[in-house]
Amino acid sequence: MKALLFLGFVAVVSFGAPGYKYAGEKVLRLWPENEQHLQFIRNMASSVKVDFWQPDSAELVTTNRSVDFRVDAFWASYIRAGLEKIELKYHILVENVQTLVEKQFDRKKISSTGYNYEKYHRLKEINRWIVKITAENPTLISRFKIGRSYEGRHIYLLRVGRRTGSAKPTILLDCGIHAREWISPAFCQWFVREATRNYGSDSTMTTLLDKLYFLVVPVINVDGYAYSWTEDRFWRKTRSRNPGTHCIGTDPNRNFDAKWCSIGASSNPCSETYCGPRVESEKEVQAVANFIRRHKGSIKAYLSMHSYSQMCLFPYSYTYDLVPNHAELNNLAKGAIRRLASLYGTQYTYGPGATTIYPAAGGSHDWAYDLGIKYSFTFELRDTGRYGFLLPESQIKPTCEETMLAIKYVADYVVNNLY
Ligand code: 9B3
Ligand code: ZN
Ligand code: ZN
Repeated sequence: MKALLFLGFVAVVSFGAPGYKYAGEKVLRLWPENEQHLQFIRNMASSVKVDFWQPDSAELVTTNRSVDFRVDAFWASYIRAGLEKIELKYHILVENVQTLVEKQFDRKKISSTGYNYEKYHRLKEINRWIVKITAENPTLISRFKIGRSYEGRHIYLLRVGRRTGSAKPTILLDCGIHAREWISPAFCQWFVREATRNYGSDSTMTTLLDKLYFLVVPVINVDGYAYSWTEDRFWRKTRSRNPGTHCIGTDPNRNFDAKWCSIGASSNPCSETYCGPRVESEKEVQAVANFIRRHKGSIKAYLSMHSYSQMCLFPYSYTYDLVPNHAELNNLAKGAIRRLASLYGTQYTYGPGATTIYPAAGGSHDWAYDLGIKYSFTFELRDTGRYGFLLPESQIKPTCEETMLAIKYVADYVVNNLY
């Protein structure tokens, strides 16, 4: 009994880590329509502590698309006065960020029935899950370490599929490039569980696991993810130190060797879309890129999971040029999002990254594509901004279920169109 009480105490203390730091903070959505509006947003970004959610940094703001950002109560009222003066349309997406944050850190997770896939998990829990699910499915899952992070944490990869002893076509699925996009690692875990549970019963999944391997990286940006649990729920980048500044981290999705730092990325280490000091400067990016280079002969598709916006994106992001198999990727994306919508009606948009979300260089799907992986996609999962990165745990299940349909659709296409 004493031990239980003690454990309870430890849990409260350690999970209470985010404290009250988001009290009164709001998320605003703006609809900039002209150059004056854009100028206002840029000024605000440079003079006030605002956290851009969508797009992910002030540099990416344009007209014809909304801007979501988080700001404290004091600055929110100040900004709102300014917005009204210049007639920039806005509304409040989240009245009090603290309330939503607390729901996600609320721990009643200790479950006797095993792992709870409908909760968000700390990195330590995910790593324990990685060991456990591998041990429980020795014929279907193998665990690999593909590298270490800046702070020395292991980055794990699960190979899921019936072991044949010889090479099989492979689909790489990665999650958690960006720390605050918590639904992404939750999806990778859901995917592995569904794969093992449905092997032998669901005919599509059985065929897929017989014919190919899925390589699943549940969390790439392990340092950032851990940090988002202990210090800053809205951390996006890695945790590497930048000489000459107190600003920490590089955007791993601007650090790949794909027209690096030429567009939609920043060379300012304080930016959320900092491209880093050089190509593949981040150990986490090196780990994934080296792994993919070593296995590029068998990797037929690359799928990267992010949030939020509900989009299915494909190359290019670094240029408006269309890829050679644009029509094929466009049809595949269209089919995938139609399947996804068939379950709960969730609407996705789709298309090349540059026109569908924003032009940006150094991203992983462009790099993988140029390496020769011609089925290369980024998914931006739920929602469209009602909760943004703070997607409630009650939405993990529907989000993962519908996303499974899209991923299975793409995988099915890939096994039938091997190259
Ligand atoms: C951006 C790029 Cl550069 C890419 N290749 N694929 C996806 C995106 C969108 C994500 C990002 O990194 O900004 C959304 Se969080
Ligand atoms: Zn992301
Ligand atoms: Zn995103």
